[in-house]
Amino acid sequence: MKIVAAKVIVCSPGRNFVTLKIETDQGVYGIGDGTLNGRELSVVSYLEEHVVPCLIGMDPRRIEDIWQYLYRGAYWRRGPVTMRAIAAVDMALWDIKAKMAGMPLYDLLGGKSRDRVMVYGHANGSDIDETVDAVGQYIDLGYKAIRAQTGVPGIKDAYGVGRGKLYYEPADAALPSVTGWDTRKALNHVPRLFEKLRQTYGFDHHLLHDGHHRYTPQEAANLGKMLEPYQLFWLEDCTPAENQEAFRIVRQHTVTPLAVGEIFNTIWDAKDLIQNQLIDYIRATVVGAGGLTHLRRIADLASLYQIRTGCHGATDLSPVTMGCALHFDTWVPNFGIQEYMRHTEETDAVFPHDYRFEDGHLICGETPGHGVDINEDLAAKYPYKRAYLPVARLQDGTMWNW
Ligand code: GCO
Ligand code: MG
Repeated sequence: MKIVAAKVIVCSPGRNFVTLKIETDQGVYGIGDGTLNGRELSVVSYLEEHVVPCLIGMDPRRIEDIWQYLYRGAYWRRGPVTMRAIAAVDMALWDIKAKMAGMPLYDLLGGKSRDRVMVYGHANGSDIDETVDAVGQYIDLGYKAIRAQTGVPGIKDAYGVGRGKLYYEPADAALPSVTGWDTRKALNHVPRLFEKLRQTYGFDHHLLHDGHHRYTPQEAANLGKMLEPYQLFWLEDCTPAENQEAFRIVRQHTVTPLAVGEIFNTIWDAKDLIQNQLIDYIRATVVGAGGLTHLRRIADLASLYQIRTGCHGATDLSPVTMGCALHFDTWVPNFGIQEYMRHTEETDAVFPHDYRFEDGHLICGETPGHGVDINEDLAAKYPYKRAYLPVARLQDGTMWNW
């Protein structure tokens, strides 16, 4: 069996997506996602110039060998561009293998560990009352777990606050828009949001919060401690994780569960965090961390330390990644939760898929493969549009982490 063609499809049905389609001499094809938000065309070029020429003629059944070829063979290891390109290939190859086996992907991975996958949605508002109402809407929709973010008085466009719609999309400008940040103001405000949420809705639902890399370890520890009475499911990205040791400071001071990893691309980004039990949930996902082949290694290492998965699932991860993630979530023994930000109707139409939402959970389909396809004619109607994530500056103009 041979790979005879591989093409990169770029489309923007509401936001940009980079999709790889690998075709074989047996007529079976596979689909992979390589979207890197705000830097999409770098992956397109990596794939078209440096990966596709090597793939032609290879045996698509040799998923592991092709992964090693692209990882070791490049000499230059790791990084978001490389690992997304590898992920796109890997997803497409698992899709092909599962289609050939006539099995939904979860069966090939080892079979179902659960019937459905708990997801969390994104509730946000410009102030505490609006966020409390938004959480109520998610509860009415059946969600069991909800992430809550709020505008903060005195901070321009605080992280995570959308425009009053269910479809929150941060990459929204042809040049990066400038948002603000002030840690003191956030520390005053965020605990009050969770106090109000627990007063209003009680303790039955899981509540989550994303710090989006804004706090120092000491500030993050302080926030975690202040949030303890509200029993969060997790506090995410409370401090940047390039220095994995930083989490030790947070860990020493708070029992609020910690999640990190949406920007990790290999097991090496998480190794010390996992082995020292400094986190509770690992957020690496299929497109970010080199595909299913590598993500399952991260999950297996995490399972030794009772750390559970919580795959990233923002809108910049295409339905192809969501499909693969749901098969992974359905199989992985140490599953925690899956993030679920809805895609627009246009995106859903370009990527026909068989997963569905029901009662606060996503359920992956039974179609052989990962269950997500691309309608290329429709995709062609939505050409690429440059779109950046915002940047963040402190009140005095200092560049900060968005
Ligand atoms: C999340 C994230 C995202 C990111 C986005 C960047 O937890 O969902 O933090 O919303 O900001 O994926 O591209
Ligand atoms: Mg996040």
